[in-house]
Amino acid sequence: MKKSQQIWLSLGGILSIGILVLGSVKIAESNKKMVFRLAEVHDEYYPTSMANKRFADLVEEKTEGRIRIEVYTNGVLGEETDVIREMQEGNIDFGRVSVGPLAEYVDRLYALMLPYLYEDSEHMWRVLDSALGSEMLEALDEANLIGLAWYDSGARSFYLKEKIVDQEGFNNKKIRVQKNSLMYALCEVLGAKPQFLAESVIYLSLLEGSLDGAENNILTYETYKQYEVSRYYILDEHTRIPDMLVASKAIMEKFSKEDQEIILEAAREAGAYERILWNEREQESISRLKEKGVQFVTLSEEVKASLRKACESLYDEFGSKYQTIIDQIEEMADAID
Ligand code: BDP
Repeated sequence: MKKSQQIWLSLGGILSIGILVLGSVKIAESNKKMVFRLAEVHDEYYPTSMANKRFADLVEEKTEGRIRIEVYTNGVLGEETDVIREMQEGNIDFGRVSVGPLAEYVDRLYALMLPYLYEDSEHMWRVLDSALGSEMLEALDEANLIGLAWYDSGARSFYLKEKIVDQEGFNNKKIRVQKNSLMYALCEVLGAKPQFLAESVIYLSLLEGSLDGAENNILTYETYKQYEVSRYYILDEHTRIPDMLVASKAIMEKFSKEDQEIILEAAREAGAYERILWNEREQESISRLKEKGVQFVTLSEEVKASLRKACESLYDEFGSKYQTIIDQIEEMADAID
């Protein structure tokens, strides 16, 4: 073999090794890009977390492993408000968040969480399953987010270290609320002193006494063991604030139409699964809490009516722009199943 031939051969070898190396870097990169993160504040056994896992599994299965979603529980990716912002920026891909903090970015969502709006869970689900519910998911677009599916989050009630039986009982009580101005105003109209605090610090604040109470559904109350430091769960059911599975719009737009459809379908299936889990868990949780000595306080019809009355002004303050939506929701109360 001539020297020049030898040189060309070795050059060719170097080139093909180079192409191979480059090629594998590209594949590795594209594989890496197909792993996405989903943020969740609750622990892995909470119904929303289990549904997130179902969502991730379904997406992986339906895309034959092309799209993998890793679920990060226990708030390791941040508090909900931070997660919402990170999704807007495209830094976090998916998140399960409450409509409460979301409404601060998409204010028509206030119309879904007004106090004493729904007669019961069926009423709320009739709304969320209707065309109005889909419009509300789509409304997230204005905040650079995509609403994928609704999750149940039950009814929210107050719980306190001391027993209260009427509106006077709320006077000057320091109550934790989620980052949402409607919830803040709600506590104020009842005479309480609302505090914006992250879920994760409620236990300690109740223990230390810098808080007198908080408000949430039964499962959150139990999961975070807040019943140990606030023994009275007042069954006032002042609101129902659904949870939502959300995607970053910037990320969703990078998927093909087919993959977007797969993601939406998987989210809907996960939502249906969560709803079943929620119902089962709520009942189990109430029995366990009763065994642990939690006192469930039922309010008289008179007191309930006075609380409702006190909250009426919130409809003007937070709902006046969306009166037609509120009317639609109220009309759905009487629908026959
Ligand atoms: C729970 C919601 C969770 C909220 C929490 C809260 O599932 O998303 O962060 O309430 O009040 O019910 O902060």
